[in-house]
Amino acid sequence: SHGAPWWKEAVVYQIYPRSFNDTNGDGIGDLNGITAKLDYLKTLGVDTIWLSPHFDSPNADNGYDIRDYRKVMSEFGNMDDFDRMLAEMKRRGMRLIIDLVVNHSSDEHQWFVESRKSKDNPYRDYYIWRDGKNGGAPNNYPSFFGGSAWEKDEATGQYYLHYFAKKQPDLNWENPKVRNEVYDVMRFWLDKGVSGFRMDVIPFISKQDGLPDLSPENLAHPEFVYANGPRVHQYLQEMNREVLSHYDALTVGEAFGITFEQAPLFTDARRRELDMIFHFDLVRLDRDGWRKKDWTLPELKAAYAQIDRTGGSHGWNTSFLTNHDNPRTVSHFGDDSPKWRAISAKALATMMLTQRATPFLYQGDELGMTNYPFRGIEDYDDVEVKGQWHDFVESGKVSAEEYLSHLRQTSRDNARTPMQWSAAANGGFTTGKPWLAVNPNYVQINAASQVDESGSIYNHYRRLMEVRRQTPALIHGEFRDLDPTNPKVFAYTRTLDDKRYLVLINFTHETVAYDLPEGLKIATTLLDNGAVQQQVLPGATGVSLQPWQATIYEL
Ligand code: ISL
Ligand code: CA
Repeated sequence: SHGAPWWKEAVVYQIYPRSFNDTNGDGIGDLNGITAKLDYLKTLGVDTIWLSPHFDSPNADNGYDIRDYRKVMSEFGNMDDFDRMLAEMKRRGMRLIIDLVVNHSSDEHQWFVESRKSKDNPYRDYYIWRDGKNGGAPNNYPSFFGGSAWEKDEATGQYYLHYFAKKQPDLNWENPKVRNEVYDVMRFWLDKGVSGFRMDVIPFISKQDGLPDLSPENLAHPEFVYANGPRVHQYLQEMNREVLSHYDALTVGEAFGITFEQAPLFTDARRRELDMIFHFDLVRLDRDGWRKKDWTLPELKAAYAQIDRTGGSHGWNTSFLTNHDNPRTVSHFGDDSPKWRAISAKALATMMLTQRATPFLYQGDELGMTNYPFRGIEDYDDVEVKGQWHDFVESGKVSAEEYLSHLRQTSRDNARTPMQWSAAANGGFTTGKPWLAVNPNYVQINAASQVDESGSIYNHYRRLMEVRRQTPALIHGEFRDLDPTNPKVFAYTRTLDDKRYLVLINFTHETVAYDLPEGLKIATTLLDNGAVQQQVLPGATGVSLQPWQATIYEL
């Protein structure tokens, strides 16, 4: 419709395969487990799936460390399972996008195994090797997972660069051979029938000329330097020319380190780079690294408005409230206490599915899954946590108690606990021992109890997607925040041609009287999240909003 590319009208669902559905009892989700749940996803109403890495990997970072880009991770199955999964998606009219992790590979990738052997190995320049300086690393770059971003390698005495774990050496994109290898990998999967890529930390691929030290200010947030290499746009335009322009694919870049001002450089369609990016400003609104800070509704609204502006008339955006790197949506922006969990989860779903952007849902959010009740450090699995524990707690900089109190709310593991399918043991995720503990609240919060219950969170998501599909203004319409400084209510309109919709969301536990700005009148209610006690009458110019009420009106 409207001649728009399919990916503007898509609703994407992210699967973290390790935690989705285990079919062989080894405690690890697998591709057959995804295939078995496609009807569940189809009924929910998503049409595109983003699969977190499914490639052969030693799992130093749960698949974000790839050993072989053309092979399926053995724990997840094999290529036949992949082909069957993809065919079953297509049969249901669904598309698949996969995770392209090419800023770095695994240190067990054949390229790196060769590269580290000697300075004159033909693969040496596939990675970034430097001599040490003054008996230490070549520069002061920190790794996101703790310590230096440089690791000294015994075979040659040189250091290699790794922005993430030392088992994730950064590829050298300056080398045209590396770029061509990546393009070949992309063609391999596109030719199989995948419909695009989510690109992991893609702004980091071009490194600073001469690799100078970071300034003291930049040391705390190295992503803003790592994301600003001199040739990132040249590489992305080349990738587009060489590969993407030959396919009808969706590309979404994980824009870690990219500011609002820079965003259009990646997403302005006239530049032929990416279709959209994930901004960090909203999901990291209340964060400083592992530290949790307070947030206010006007700040959240400002982030939405700024994201919308970066789309401009030549770009497009994503709408998402979590992923496998962030806490659970309802625990983060809503209220996960028993009284408010369902209604606030539905309010947030309403917000996220009525933006001028492609929505990306994360597995389990459609059930209102919550953060995990972590106790000690031994409850965590994440490689990032291990590095931070070493750098902050073991070093004596921060007490274990202080670190853990923040981590409970900010840990990536919150989103990685297994899907809660039913009230059966382990939430029906596995018949074996789950690789990461299932949230004990699976007894109350699970798919089986929600799919057939019309008032459930799951069914609210389903209705929202239905309404979105039938209402072009909710996809393409202009976005206007009516009341950016209101600390309790998010009120915005979506307008396309002569159609105008109003979304009102009450972010508090109180009833709030909300008067519409001069001249606006409600015509009908399109959808609400179940909080209303009385329908508003046509012609109303104000609404008494119930706690966590979220309603879409036609004006
Ligand atoms: O913010 C972060 C760093 O402190 C992390 O949550 C995360 O590493 C960052 O957002 C980049 O994420 C992506 O690349 C990582 C991988 O661990 C993440 O899972 C992935 O989404 C390295 O591949
Ligand atoms: Ca399994």
